[in-house]
Amino acid sequence: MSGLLALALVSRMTFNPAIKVCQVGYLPNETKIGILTTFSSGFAFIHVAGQDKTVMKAPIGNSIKDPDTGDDIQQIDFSKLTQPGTYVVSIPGIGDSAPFKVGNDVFAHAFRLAIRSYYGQRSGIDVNLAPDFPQYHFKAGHTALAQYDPSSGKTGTRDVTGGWYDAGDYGRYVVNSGITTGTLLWAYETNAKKLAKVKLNIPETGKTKRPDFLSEVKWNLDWMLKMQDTDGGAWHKATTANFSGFIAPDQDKAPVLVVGTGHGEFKNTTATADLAAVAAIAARVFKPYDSAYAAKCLAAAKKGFAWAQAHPDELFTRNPKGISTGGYGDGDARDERLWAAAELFRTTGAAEYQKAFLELAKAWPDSITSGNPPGWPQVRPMALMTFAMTDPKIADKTYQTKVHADLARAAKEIVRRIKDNAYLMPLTTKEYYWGSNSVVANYALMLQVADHIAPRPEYKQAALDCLHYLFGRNTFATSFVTQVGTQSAMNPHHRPSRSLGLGKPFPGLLVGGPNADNGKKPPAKQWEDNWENYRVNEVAINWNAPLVFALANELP
Ligand code: 9MR
Repeated sequence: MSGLLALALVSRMTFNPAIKVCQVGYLPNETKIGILTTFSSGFAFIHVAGQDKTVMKAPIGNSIKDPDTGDDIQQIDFSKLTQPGTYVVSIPGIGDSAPFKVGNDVFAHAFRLAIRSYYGQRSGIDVNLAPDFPQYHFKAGHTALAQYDPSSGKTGTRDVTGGWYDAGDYGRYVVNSGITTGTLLWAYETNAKKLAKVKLNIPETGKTKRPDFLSEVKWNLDWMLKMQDTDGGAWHKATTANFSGFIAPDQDKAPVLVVGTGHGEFKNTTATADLAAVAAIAARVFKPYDSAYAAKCLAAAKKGFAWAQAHPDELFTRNPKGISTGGYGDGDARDERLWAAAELFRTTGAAEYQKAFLELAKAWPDSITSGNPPGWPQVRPMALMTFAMTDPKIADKTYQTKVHADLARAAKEIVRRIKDNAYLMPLTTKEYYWGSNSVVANYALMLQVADHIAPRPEYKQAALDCLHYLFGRNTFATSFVTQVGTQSAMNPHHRPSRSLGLGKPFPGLLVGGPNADNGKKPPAKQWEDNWENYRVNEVAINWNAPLVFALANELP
């Protein structure tokens, strides 16, 4: 046995998953909790990783039942550990936790991997994740002109190359691109000073003055704009007729089709309004770097919104004949129109958009609530949060005050849920559905937006607790983000990873997580690290986006 292998085995043996910690780390001044699922009493000892040196003693708390996992847990509070370093929680007779860091920049590496994962999802261009991950590469896929599917209302071909692959499949869907790209642009906008200088080693690096983060986003934005017809409407998706096998992108030779609703206007309201919302954000965010591009985005946004208002109920609810790729069907386009109106108002300050926003908002008795996080079928929280972040000098004072109050109430309720949950995470029992990990990340986003508007330390702590759950402080003692943490999801449902077959998957991808739609209990246990189980272990661009947002907010 080689020395290295022996060392790897020893460190593996000494990591006992009964002690769950955030495998990325903790900020120096935050509340630091570890979770024990094998009963013990007395004290845990914090050691410097790799040494037997005890730096502090932490009491092991009382046993609590966690109904959503069925686990009996004990919390270990080591908040007093503030000195930067790498540590383990060690309990006599039980063993050590996975190592974790304490420091101001503990999230920087995870942030890089999470945003750079979008480069690894690029369609239509050669991808190579060097210098840090040179083994991860593939040749440009889906480079040919697409064919108009009969459901698009047109014949012939169209250039819809580019953009990001949605998930573990090679489809590209405007609706899901919408919330993804919008969330990433918000991440930039709320952290511009920090993100402007971040280098991502992508093809654009060093070739433009535009920050790398925005170059990555532009790759998908350009694709979204290609999905917009001259009348302003957008088609639903660009996919092959069926999902491909587990092959590399360039091996998928089936024709890409421009797919529409197959009826009425063929373009649809949800896709169009989402595109309009995103293009409106882009018009603000790109302006300092590229005013011509910002103007192009604004024109697309205005045209898209006008189309959506003129065609409020052109709905894509199910796949047209002959198509079996992802649906992203939605029978209600009011929230997408609300979002587009809100972003256009925030960007332009023009009264007509605020009027449309306030008019559309009347459809719901409530505004932001603690039980309604953003998601691809439900972008009303995006609309309301962007209105909350709109310059108070231009926004309707009465409604903005109400939204601020509702957001604060929602944030306090989310904080309360996290404090009451044994694993310090925000999900209610009902929220273990497809992509539940992204729901956790979206709660972090809500807390951080609330914190931007009216800062409170408990919002920030609660958002950090969401990240700690995703990075291993969970019943599986596993980080749900690939290649982040000592023990992370290894087998995502992800075609590029499977086709390369390196053993380890592409880095920085958040897997879907527990999904109790199978009707089994306990809900929080319904996850497995199995690439065939796409219901729990796929990755998706809309799931990574709130993770990027949350991490961006925690960078020093
Ligand atoms: O994220 C989507 C989830 O909300 C739906 O319940 C599920 C079934 O329709 O589809 C998920 O989206 C998938 C998409 O349809 C195709 N690409 C992979 C996506 C993630 O699993």
